[in-house]
Amino acid sequence: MLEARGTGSETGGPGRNAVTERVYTNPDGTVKAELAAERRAAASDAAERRNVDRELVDALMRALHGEGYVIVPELLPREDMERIKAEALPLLHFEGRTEFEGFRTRRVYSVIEKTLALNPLVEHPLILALLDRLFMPNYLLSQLQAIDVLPGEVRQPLHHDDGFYPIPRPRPPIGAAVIWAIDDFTQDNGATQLIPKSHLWGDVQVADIDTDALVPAVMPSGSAVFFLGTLWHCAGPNRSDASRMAATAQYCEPWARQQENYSLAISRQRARLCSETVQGLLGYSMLFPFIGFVNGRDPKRLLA
Ligand SMILES: O=C(O)CCC(=O)C(=O)O
Repeated sequence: MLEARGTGSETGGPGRNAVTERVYTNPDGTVKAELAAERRAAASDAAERRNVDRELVDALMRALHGEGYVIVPELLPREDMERIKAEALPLLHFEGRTEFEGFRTRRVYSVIEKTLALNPLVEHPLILALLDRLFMPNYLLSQLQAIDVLPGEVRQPLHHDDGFYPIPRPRPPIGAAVIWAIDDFTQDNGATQLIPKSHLWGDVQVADIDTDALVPAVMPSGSAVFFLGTLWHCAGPNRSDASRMAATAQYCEPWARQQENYSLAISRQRARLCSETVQGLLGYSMLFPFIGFVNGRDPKRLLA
C-alpha cells in the first residue's frame, strides 16, 4: 500500500520527489485512491481509537453537520471545572482591549505556558473523535483560552471562528471550536450564542444578520458546545451579577496556520510536560510529507 509510511516522519533529502509521487499521486497527478481510502479509514475508526461510543460519535456528527453545533451535556464533572477555575482565576490579569475581546471580559492566552490544567479539555477523547472525523490526520490546536465574561458585558460582535482564512463561503470548515462551561451557562450570564445552520451560509455582511436567530448554549458546568469554524456565534451579554467562565479550544486543519504561534508561545520545556497528543496538537507533528517539518524530519524529534 503506502510503502513510504514507515518513513513517514522523514521528508526532504534525496529521493524526495520519488517518495511524494509514489505516495501521493498517480501518473496523471490525481491523488492515489489508497491515500484517500486511508484517510477515510482513519476517520471512520476514530471512535474505536479514542475508546468512545461509535453511535454517540455518529449522532453528534449528524447534529454537527445539520445544525453546525452540538451541545454535549456534563461531559466532565463539575469538580473538575472547579479545579480548572481555581487554576485559571489568578491568570486572568487584563480586561479586553477591543470590542471583540470585550472591555468587560478577561482572557488568558498562551495557556499551556502558564498552566497544564486545561490540557484534559484539549485532548478529551470524545472531542478528538469528532475532530478525527472532521479534519485530516494531525490537525492542530489553533488557540486555547480561558474567557471570563464579567457582569455588565455586552454581546460580543458576531463572527465565525475560521473567518480570518480568506477563502470564500460556503465551504467546509477549516477550523472547529469547543467552548467548555466552567461555570453554568445561563440565559443571563453570557452563555455563548449561536445561529443554527449558519455554517451553510455563503458570505454575508454582519449588519445583515438577524440577531433574533441567536440561540444561547444554556448548559451546566462541565458541558461543552462543539461547533464548526463556519458557524456564526458570539459570547452573550452578561446581565447577571456573577462572572461566566469558559475554556475554549479551537482546532484547525494541519495545513492551516494556527492562530496562536505555539512555536514561539510555548517553550520546549513546557511542551515536554504535555502528553504526546497535546504535543502533536501544538505542532510537534506534521502533515506528511511536506508541512511542518524541521530539518527535513518530524518535529517531535525535538522533544526527545
Ligand atoms: O466566550 C464565548 O462564549 C465565545 C467567545 C468567542 O467566540 C471568541 O472569543 O471567539
